Order: sequence, then structure tokens, then C-alpha cells
Amino acid sequence: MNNAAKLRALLKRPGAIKAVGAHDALSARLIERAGFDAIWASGFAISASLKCIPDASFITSSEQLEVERNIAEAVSIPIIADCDTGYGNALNVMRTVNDRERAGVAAICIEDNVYPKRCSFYAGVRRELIPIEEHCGKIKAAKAAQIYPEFVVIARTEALIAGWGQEEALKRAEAYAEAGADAVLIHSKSKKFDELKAVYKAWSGRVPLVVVPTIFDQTTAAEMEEAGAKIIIYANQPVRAAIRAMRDTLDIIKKDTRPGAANDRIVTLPEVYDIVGVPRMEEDEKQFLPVGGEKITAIIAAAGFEKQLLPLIEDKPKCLLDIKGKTILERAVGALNECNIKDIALIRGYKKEAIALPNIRYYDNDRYEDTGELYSLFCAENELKGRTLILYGDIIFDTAILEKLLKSPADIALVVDVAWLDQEQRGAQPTHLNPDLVSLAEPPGKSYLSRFVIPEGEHRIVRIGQQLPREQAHGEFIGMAMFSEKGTQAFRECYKAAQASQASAGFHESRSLSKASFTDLIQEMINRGHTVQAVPIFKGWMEVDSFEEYQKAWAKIRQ
Ligand code: SPV
Ligand code: MG
Repeated sequence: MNNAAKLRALLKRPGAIKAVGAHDALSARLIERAGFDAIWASGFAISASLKCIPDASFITSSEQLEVERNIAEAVSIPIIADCDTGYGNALNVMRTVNDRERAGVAAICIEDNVYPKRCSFYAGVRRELIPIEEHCGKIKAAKAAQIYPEFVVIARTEALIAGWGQEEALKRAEAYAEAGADAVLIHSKSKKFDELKAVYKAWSGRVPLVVVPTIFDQTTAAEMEEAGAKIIIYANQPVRAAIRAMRDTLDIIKKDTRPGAANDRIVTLPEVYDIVGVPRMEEDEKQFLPVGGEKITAIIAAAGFEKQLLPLIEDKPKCLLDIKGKTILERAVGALNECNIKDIALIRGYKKEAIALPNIRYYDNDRYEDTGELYSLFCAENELKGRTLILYGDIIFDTAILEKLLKSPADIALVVDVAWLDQEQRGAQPTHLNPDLVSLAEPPGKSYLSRFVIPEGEHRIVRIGQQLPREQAHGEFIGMAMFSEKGTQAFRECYKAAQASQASAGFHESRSLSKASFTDLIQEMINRGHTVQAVPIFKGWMEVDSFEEYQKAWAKIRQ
């Protein structure tokens, strides 16, 4: 149903239509949410809010139209456009009508003031009205121009405002209805509704009446409806409310200097999010913007050889261990693809010829026996450019973990399993032989629940490594990390700096830089002042680094 048809439907409904003056899309959305029937795109309010200028034909047709378009996008209830004098003569009125129809507006209201008009209530302004015939000509032109049959043309007379008397007001109203107006607005600036009531009494009733109780503001809707009004327009109360609210808030902040001093006078940020449609955007995001949509390169480190896994890995690297019909590597690539990460590089070493999955760029670390993870990663140095995901080749994980990591805004983010602490507290056998332990700046809560339901926010890592004293550890790094472009650059720079300053000395927990692990460089970055964030998780992953682990993976993974 087009916007005009909606207004026609309301006109057929019993009772008065209650419209409220909007000055922008936000105020219109609030009016709709408050349950009013229609929007009045007020010339007075738009002049005030858009340009902070008087309501005196200073605002142009196109400036006003732009606001009406914004309003039409923000609400679905009918919009009545206050088009002053129609922005010119009858021909200008025709274009005004078509512009409004295209903007998705239901109706226009044009008044019989001489152009340039002055707001009906400005004191000391000499008022002149155009001849009746001329305004009738504008009404006829408007009706002739409209494309949608439902489009509503409201004729407004300022005869009472100009002091031309009730008789003239009635005469004009009847003439405009005769000329084809769909409704008539007889404007009044009397403090009492009585003046209008008298005119309404004599009204022929050929078209509905529109009332604007700006000055006779103590009149109830029931009284106006009873007297014969079909559309009641509360023309400017929202803009006046906004001015008062803004001014009071500004006074408070100016005096107190803490923005929070005004908290009881302002809405919360989530309320703003709700009004402007953030929940809807989030829904759309889930549906149409899969995480990882932004270009990310995944680098899988799969060069190593672990003799405790022999003979399982006699003829293939660990990442090719099959678990229920899929290798660990196929599972990892599947999860990456599910998150829309198609740009994948892999560093091979032990039994490199066995790895030949398509659509992956391969790098080889032929010195895998006497070098560490870090050396392997830098075999793919060319890949360390933009946003980068680093993944150990021997972990099996829920895709949800990867999704959570991808949502992290941090420049350097490492996935940390905080369930480790529970195992530790229970005195259970450690799951992994040499876990990469992590110590956080703010330890997670002591209770099981506070780790299971992990609070949002920052979780800065202060120490990482296998030699971290267990009593200082809060979780286990799972072998999955993400770097923003800036983070990746810092990662490279730290490595280069370490290379430059290294002689034969050890590097954190390793005997040398060439034997260093990924976590050694992370510790180096922390020491150099980089912020490394943990993305805490609670289980949902496995690392296969023993025969028992391999058996467990078979038992646990469903398919
Ligand atoms: C407006 O809102 O611009 C109007 C109604 O024309 S009033 O200001 O009450 O005249
Ligand atoms: Mg106006």
C-alpha cells in the first residue's frame, strides 16, 4: 500500500487521525513508536532544526523535500507535507505535488498566504492572503498533477490568522473544497477553540476538517473531534521538547563537567541503538555478512615432527591424521572456508610431499628438524602482510571458536581456553603434554560459572609460555591467533628486531631464535609494550599430540 493509500484508509476509519510534527527522521520514528497515526512534516520545525532559521519561506522546496524523504525512509505511517504556499504559483505547486509523491509522502498542505509566507504566529507581521481564485487555481493544479489517485491535497486558509473574520474563513474553506481539496485546514491563533468551533458549526461538511491546536493548546482531542475535526495535528511539540531537553542537559554538563551528571536526563546509548535499528542490522549481519568477509590470510603451521606419535605418522605429517573420514587439515580448511577465509598458506616440513590439498599456497621448512615454529612461520614471510590468522596444524576446533576470534577488534588476539584452570584445580591429568600457559592481567573469576559464562571485554595477556608457573596461569593458548594489519606488521618487526639483536643467546623459553616457538615471540611483543588480548573460550577444541589424544579425538568427534 502506498503512503497515500494508508492515509485514505485512516480517513475512512471512525475517529480523528492524530498526526504529530516531525523535524527529521529520528523525531518521526519516535512519533511512530509513540503510537500516533501520521507525521506532519512541519515547515516551522524543519526550518528551526535543519537551518535554525525562521519559518518564513527561507527554507527551499528541495531542502524541505530532502527531510521528507528521510522521514519517509524512517517510518511507515502516512506523512503529510507542510508545503507552505506550494513554493510559487499553480505551476510550481504541480511540481511540488509530484516531488512529494515520488518521496513517498501521502499528502501536501498548501496555504493561502502570499509568498513569501511568515509563520502564522509571528507578532507584528502584516499579513496578506492571495485571492480566493488564485488559491483555488493552486488546488486544481495540485489535483490535476497528482499521479497516485489516493494522494491527498489539503487546502489551508489563514483568513482567521490574518484577521479577516469567520465569514471569510468559511467562504474560503468552502471554495477550496469546491476546487477539489480533499480536506481543509482552517488555521486559528485564538487562545480558545471557540473561534474555530463557531466556523466548524457553519461548515458544509463536504470534506474532512484538519485542526492545528498550537495556540488553543488546552483543548482535548475529544473536544476537537466532537466539533468536527477529522485530522488533529500536534505541529511542533517534539522540536520544542528537544530544545528544552538539549538546553537543560548542556547547562548541567557545562556546570558539572562530568557528562554522566546528565545521565538521568538523557537516554542510554543502547536506547539510541534500538531506535536507529541496530538490532535489525545485527540480524542482517548474521545473515548476509559471514564473519571473515574481510580479506584474511590464514597461515597454517604444519612442519613439525613429533616422535611420540610414531608409528601413526610414519608416512605422513600429523595434520594428515584421519579422524572419522576427515584429516585434521581438512577439518581446519573446512572451518576456515565456513568463515569465508579462502586465502590459505601452509608451511610443510616433515613428509611434505604427502600434503597436497588444492587451493593452498605451500611453503617448506626443510630444516624442520632443528628449527622451531617461529622459524617455520617466517618461511612464509611473504604472507605476513594484512590481516593474518595463524593456526597450528594439529588442532581440531569448533567453528564457533574461529568465529569468536574473527570478531575480536584487537590488533593481536590469541584464543585462550580458560577451562584449563578447572582441570588444574581438580588435579586432573593435564590434557596436553606441554600446554602453552597464559597469565592474564585480570584473572578470570574463581567460580566455574564465571569462566563458563565469560564476561565480554578486554583480557590482556601478560605472560605466555610452557614454563610459566602453573599457579600463575589462567588458561591455555590453543594455537590460534589473529593479527590485524597493524598487528601483523608489529609481529614482523619484533621478529626482525630479535634477529638483529640475537647472537647465540636464548630467546625466552627457547635455546635460540631459530628454535623459538610462536609464543616466545608473543612474549617478546608483550615485553616490548604491545597489547596482546586473549579471546577466552571454554573447551571446544583438541590438540592431537599423543596416541591417547588421537584415540580421544576418535571417541569424541561425531563425524
Ligand atoms: C508548521 O508546523 O509549520 C505549521 C503549523 O504550519 S503552525 O506552525 O502551527 O502554523
Ligand atoms: Mg508551516
